[in-house]
Amino acid sequence: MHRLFVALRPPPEIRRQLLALMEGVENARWQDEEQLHLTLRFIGNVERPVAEDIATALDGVRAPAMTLRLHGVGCFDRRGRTTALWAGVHPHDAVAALHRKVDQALARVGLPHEGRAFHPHITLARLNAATGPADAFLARHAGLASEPFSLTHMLLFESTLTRDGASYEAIARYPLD
Ligand code: 2AM
Repeated sequence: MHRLFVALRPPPEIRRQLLALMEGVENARWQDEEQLHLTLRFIGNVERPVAEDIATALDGVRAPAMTLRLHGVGCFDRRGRTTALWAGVHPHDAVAALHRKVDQALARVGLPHEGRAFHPHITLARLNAATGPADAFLARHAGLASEPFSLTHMLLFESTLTRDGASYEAIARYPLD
């Protein structure tokens, strides 16, 4: 089985800016440089032939390159507990349009449409029950902004879960034009 997702990789200077934010939350599991990405669509486990269909379907996606900026930080909560910290991006329209195109391309090879709302974000840390409060982090970086950066490719990633967290490998690269 292959655990797949489609994502955008921010350029090196933006990854550096994100890495510099990663302190001040006790026991947070900060993402490393290799892990930083903006998920367009999580696919999950598929068999090899389906993975090949997915790679072909993504080849057919035509979308323009886009320019984004980092824009604030936020968190995801589940059952009253914060589970992840992330950096936002702005604007949302081009990235949401690309998400829809990817979702439609994947539907054509038999994957169900993603049910939940798309909220573009770059995960910075995963938190567990032992993590200290993140309020100070969220307040400190509420005004996060960056120089504009362009995204000229989307990537198909394979995720391997290890005891130390997930490791992500880009297995295909699709130009945006
Ligand atoms: P994230 O973008 O909030 O970090 C690989 O696991 C990527 O797919 C991660 O970036 C992860 O979330 C995203 N993802 C989306 N839905 C997921 C799910 N149900 N299980 C695991 N990862 C998921």
